[in-house]
Amino acid sequence: MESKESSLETSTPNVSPSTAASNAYAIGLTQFQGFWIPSSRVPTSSIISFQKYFQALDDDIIVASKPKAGTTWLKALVFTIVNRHSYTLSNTPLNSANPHQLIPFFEIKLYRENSNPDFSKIPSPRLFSTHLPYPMLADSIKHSNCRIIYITRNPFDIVVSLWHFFRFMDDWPVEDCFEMFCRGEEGYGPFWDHVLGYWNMSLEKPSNVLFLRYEELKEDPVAQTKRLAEFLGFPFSIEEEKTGVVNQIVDFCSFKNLKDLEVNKTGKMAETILPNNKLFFRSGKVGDYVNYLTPTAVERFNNILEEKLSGSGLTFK
Ligand code: PAP
Repeated sequence: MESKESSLETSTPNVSPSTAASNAYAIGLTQFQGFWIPSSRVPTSSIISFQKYFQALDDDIIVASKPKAGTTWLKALVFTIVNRHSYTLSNTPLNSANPHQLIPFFEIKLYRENSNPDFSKIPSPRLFSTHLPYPMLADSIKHSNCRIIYITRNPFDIVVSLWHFFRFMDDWPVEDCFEMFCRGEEGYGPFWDHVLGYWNMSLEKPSNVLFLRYEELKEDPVAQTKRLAEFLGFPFSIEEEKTGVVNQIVDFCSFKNLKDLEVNKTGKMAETILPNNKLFFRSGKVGDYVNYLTPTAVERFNNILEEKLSGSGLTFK
């Protein structure tokens, strides 16, 4: 896998976490437009170019998330749903490319490589992704009719997933990672501001912003995949439902199947020796955080979250 396509890579500090415990600047984060941006990997100039030049089309589809919320999974589902009449599951490009390569990030890939990329030859609907918070999206997206699917996840599982990634580079106490998260100092954080931006837009413009949760996808992937397909404007026909197409897509995009694909077993994120499946497909479970965070830590973050989300109607179990 190419380096610039990796969302994880962009969260990777240019200083090892252990040498920079609890210091956002030291691990390569920069405050920009009200959020912490991993600027060592996502230059703010690429965000500015995206905001300035990107021209959204009404049928664009944008996958949005914070790192570790389920982006890779959602990209696989979106790609498969939208392209199911062009590719069978045996010849889908997902068999030879990581989902991040098929749905590229604006800020990490496209505008980092070119300040004004030419998208005129990309067939509709164009599929893009971003880890940027809603307020930082290009105005043309906000003023168009395009669709945004936002995925979020229990923040404790996000912290643990993030910490595991950093551990691949260097050992780092989970407590330090957690402390920074509590202060909102993580790539694209604060968590609460990121999630609230998309939550509020999903209430304001429900036909343009779909708010998904990792846990809901885990609990009932078939129902959520149908919901996703409808939102995207690619609903499953009765015939497709009868013939098991939805289940086949769900199975293909499952944790086990994607993790075991040769491309993810052997494909590597550049600048690392780690295969994609170690970085993007770790355990894929809900509630793994109980093995890493103390009940006291959980309660503390819950109190912070309750205050930050108060009045929004948004809650996390
Ligand atoms: P990214 O930001 O680096 O792209 P992202 O894909 O958002 O990461 O999240 C990775 C998490 O999703 C990992 O969680 P874990 O560390 O708790 O295990 C990964 O295992 C999980 N994941 C990836 N693909 C799937 C899938 N198909 N089903 C369920 N979970 C998945």
